[in-house]
Amino acid sequence: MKASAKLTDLGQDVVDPFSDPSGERLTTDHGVLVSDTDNWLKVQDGVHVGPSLLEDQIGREKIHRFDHERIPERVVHARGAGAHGHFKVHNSNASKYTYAPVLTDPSRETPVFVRFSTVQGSRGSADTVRDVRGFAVKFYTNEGNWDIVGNDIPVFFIQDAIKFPDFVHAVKPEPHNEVPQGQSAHNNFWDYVGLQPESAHMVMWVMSDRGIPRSYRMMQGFGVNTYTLLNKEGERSFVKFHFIPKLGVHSLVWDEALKLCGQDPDFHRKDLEEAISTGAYPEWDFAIQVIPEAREHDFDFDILDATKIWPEELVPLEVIGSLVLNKTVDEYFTEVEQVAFCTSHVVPGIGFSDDPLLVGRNFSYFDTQITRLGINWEELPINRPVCPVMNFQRDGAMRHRITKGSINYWPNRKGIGKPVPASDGGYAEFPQKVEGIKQRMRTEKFQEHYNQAQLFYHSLAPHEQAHLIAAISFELSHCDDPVVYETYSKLLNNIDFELAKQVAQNVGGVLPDKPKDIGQVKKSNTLSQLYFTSKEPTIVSRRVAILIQDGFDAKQVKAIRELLKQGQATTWVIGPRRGKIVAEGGGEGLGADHHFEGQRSTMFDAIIIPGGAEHAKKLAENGRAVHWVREAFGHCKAIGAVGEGVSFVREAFHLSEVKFADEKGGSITVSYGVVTAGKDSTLGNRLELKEGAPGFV
Ligand code: HDE
Repeated sequence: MKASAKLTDLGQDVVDPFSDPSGERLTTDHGVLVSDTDNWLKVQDGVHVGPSLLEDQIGREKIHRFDHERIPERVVHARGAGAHGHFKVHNSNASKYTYAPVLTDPSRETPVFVRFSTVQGSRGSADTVRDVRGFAVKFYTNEGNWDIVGNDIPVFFIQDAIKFPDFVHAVKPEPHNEVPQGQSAHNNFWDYVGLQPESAHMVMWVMSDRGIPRSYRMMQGFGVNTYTLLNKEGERSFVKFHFIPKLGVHSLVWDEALKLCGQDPDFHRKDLEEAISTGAYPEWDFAIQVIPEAREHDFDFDILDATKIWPEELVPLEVIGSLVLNKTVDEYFTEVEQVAFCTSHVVPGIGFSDDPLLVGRNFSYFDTQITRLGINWEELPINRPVCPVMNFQRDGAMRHRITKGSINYWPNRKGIGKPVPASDGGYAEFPQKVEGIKQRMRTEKFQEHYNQAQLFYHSLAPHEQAHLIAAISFELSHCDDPVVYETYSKLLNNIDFELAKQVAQNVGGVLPDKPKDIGQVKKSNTLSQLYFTSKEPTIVSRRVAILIQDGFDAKQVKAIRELLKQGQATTWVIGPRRGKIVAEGGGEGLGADHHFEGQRSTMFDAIIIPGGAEHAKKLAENGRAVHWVREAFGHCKAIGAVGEGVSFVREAFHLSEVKFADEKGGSITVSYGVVTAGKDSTLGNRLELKEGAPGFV
């Protein structure tokens, strides 16, 4: 493959030239045409079934292959979804920090593969559980593969990699009964984090709305660990990597997330696929935060401590590029399951720091791939670099590459496989001076655990704080050992008195008697999700359900769909049955995409009820239809109603006393996210369902 391979080349590369997926003729794995794949070879006389014969190599092969289809799932992040795309920098601003072309050459388009994941649950668990989300990006650069193995939360639970097995054991299902699945709501997790105050900051993030994202496309991505950049002058800087979604940062509400776990456990996986297939390509800005080496110790936290952010007020983001996902996978197993990331995989110009979490990760990822995929995992199509690979690493189970020639060592008389000096592109480590006493300890700044937990909590909007309190209360309510919920509710008083008090009241914990002195309350602008949602409201790729019954106003539905299409939202008609629904006055009807029982309001971002007297009456008589709008309202979704649809909505909420709209005058009224438009006006003038319209954010 060419060194400058693009996404399409990569796609072609994964196709095995000998396999013909669209071929019509069935063969065995050794290529022999198969005449019967449904009947095991048996001894029989046409009347009685006789013994099946072991000699049937076609039957045996089919079962053998099936028996070995599973590989070990990832020990964490087992549940995931992935897509292909590309990465581009928009300027060469980063060249003052690094000479890595992937970060400095705007003429390049680097193919990427991204895998999103949850952490706790197994491969078959639900997407919308409360959890951290993995955000792992493989950049297929011309200088080799570079992996950012990040999360949607910028900090981590622990400071030192040696704690990781304990942490993961504590959060995973408990060992005696393997309960619960995909949840941290259990004794062992809260026991561990209660005895482990360095987790407090991360716990705040996971219990906030960040723990239940609306979509993978609407989350931030963070490299979390501190890496380094090296420039041509040989100067080193510390760096953190950020991805910021163009669609803003959005979450589900907890009740919605819980229901989706049952109603559509693949919600996020399907969302990613749907967005890419409909052309709404997920996109993120790519930014770096950089601290020059000389400023390493200028902060009151250690910049190598992964339980701390670098507040943007202190270290601003520099946006230098963007990441776009524009191709769904062709086969889940060979791409999403077999993709394997390593934090240790960086390219020249990018390096590591002494972040003690990162150093352990650099060992762990390569090691785990050996168990999961075998030592030759980097030869798998999805993991292969797009630049030439040449070295004397050889053999091992499932080696694919056939290397010609008699030389498999260095130095050799022919000069094959010569190491390349840094001046010619070889990887160069920064010549770092290291001194100290070999000992097991952490420095003083690593001992402070609450300042940034407070910063985060106090930076949230009141409704976000309320959600966080509800989330911790939910989780601690699932812990039945009083030691666990008492310890944690006590710990919370180190962060905020009201938080601790309310959680303790909810879960029967220990009520703090007085606020702990936490000094001056600090806030950072960029931690609340509102910072991202208010910037550029958009309805692009949002799912809107249009509820209809027989007798609906077909003209209105057509106009509504047209407007929403202009805003690049997707519409789904939901009716009493899938198939034709009769229009008002017997006019031409419309095929409903789903019936009321087939989908739920949780799967949509907004609901619209058009006019039509008969339709509105029938909707009001249908308990499930009423539930649709009530539930959507409860989940703070935008609800639009037109003409007689307004009376249905009013009835559904028993809101006769509320002045919804000037129904005759033709104005639009927005009331708690419900948008109504009167009967007599023309839709085009009044129902401004365009991008940025109120209630459709
Ligand atoms: Fe991971 N982590 N991790 N992790 N992690 C794995 O590697 C590990 C950590 C993250 O989509 C494993 O291939 C250690 C932080 C993601 O394939 C394993 C430590 C962050 C993924 C592993 C951490 C992550 C993994 C399991 C503490 C955010 C999924 C399967 C020192 C920056 C990647 C695998 C994918 C997966 C080890 C902490 C993110 C066992 C030892 C911090 C997104 O190697």
